[in-house]
Amino acid sequence: MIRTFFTLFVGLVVLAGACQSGDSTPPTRESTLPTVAPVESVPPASRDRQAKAEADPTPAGELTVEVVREFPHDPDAWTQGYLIEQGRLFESTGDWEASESTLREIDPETGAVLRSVDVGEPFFSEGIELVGDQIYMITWQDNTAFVFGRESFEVDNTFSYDGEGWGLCLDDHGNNNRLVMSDGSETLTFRDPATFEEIGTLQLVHDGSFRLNELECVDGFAYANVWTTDIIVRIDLATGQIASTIDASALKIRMGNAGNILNGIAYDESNNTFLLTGKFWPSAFEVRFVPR
Ligand SMILES: [Ca+2]
Repeated sequence: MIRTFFTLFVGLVVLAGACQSGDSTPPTRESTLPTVAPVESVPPASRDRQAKAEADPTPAGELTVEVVREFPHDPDAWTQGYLIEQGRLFESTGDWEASESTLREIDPETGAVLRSVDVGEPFFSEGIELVGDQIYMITWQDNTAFVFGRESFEVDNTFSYDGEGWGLCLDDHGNNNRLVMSDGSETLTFRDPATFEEIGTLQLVHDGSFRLNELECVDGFAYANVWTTDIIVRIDLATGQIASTIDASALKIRMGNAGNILNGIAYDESNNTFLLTGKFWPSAFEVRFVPR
């Protein structure tokens, strides 16, 4: 019934022609005189920012993955978008088949699909991101972004855009409040979450060719799966420079012949770890990014 209602809604849309750095200087040892306890002099908000800055989850340079745990993942899920917020894991899957493009909530411990809504033909679902209490979902070549209620899993709104949609994340670092969207090229597009209008672009600074796919925004950087590789790049959203390159091939090796390509990045702020998986992978992994 939900799928039927959703398909009807989508049909109507088509018919309508739519389609941190609290830089509290640590106490120095320049003097042997007793000092006032510095932590008490830092306002609470600054302490929060300092704690977050110190919790920067990823060093610069050439990195690999350190597996914290492995847990089940639906081997029929062609993973497109992946996000975790306050212990709740959400995933989007994509394909042209009516039942293959979905938005789902996943138990982050067992990997069980807690609920799922079909997006339906002709839409090929791609990346997702949480904006407030809504989940934005872009589509591959359908020029349509859906806005789902996080709790209802029903479509509250839609936006139209030009070009392809691959990955999506929200950059709220500093004073930023902008969606970051990939389209399979080396150019990222910034969009206003309120209107989905383009407000800027960023060109990856890189020798060679990368096709940027699923995204995750953390502290002014975008982590991006590189299509057809086991590589994740960490992109400075202020400059377009690649700050870190993460070789996650160890995970694909653990999958053996099961599954397809690495895709899906979710930053778990509560644990300062990342959840990674892949298309049709029978497992997902909680990892840290560590020097090679
Ligand atoms: Ca993500």
